[in-house]
Amino acid sequence: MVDYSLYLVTDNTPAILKGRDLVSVVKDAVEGGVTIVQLRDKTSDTGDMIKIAKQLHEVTKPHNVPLLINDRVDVALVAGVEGVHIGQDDIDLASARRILGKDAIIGVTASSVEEALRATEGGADYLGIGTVFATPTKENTKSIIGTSGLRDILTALTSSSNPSIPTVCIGGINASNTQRVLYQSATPSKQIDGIAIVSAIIAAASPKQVSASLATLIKTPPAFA
Ligand code: TZP
Ligand code: MG
Repeated sequence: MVDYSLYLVTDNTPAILKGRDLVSVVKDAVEGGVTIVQLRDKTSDTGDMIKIAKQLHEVTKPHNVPLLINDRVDVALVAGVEGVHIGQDDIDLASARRILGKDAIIGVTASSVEEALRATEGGADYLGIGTVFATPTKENTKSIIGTSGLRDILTALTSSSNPSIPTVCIGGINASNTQRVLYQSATPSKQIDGIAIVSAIIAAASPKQVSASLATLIKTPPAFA
């Protein structure tokens, strides 16, 4: 069983990475309690991405933390990592599955009930749902869905072909809103399985400490519940 509860998405833009080394930041975060990592790199060329993926894998593997690659099935295959995360405009799910095989973890971004149901029927292993809140990390997102949008998607999934499909949510999530997001999006029969975070971990003074606090927050019932 994959633990999606604290899902780190990397970013190598200077405003977020602040000149630090991505591999050490991810190592810190994994030691703090991140449960799954996605390499999201929109700027490196293919050769560099493969190199970075292999370096990150050396950090994640000893902790049994799966490493996924954003968009690039080819990089995932060559680097020998656990899977990919694909958006609505990337390679289609069936082709990604054909290339990577049944054991690979393939996640799909969904911003609407329709996209979530299509990816679920198509055999996605998990859904990345968002954008929850507006975020400078990804400015031109299709839609800001809020916690009510999350709840609508979770409700629709309960009557899909795979009601237990794991879900993570992304966009503007940090230590101060994590519990609220989990609590407000929950439906009587389905809850969000994990939160996906970029800047609140990567840009943190101590990625390890923030990851440890987030891991605790996720496990703790909120005081306002
Ligand atoms: N997809 C939707 S929002 C987002 C991605 C990759 C970025 C989330 O970044 P942050 O810094 O956690 O708000
Ligand atoms: Mg993409």
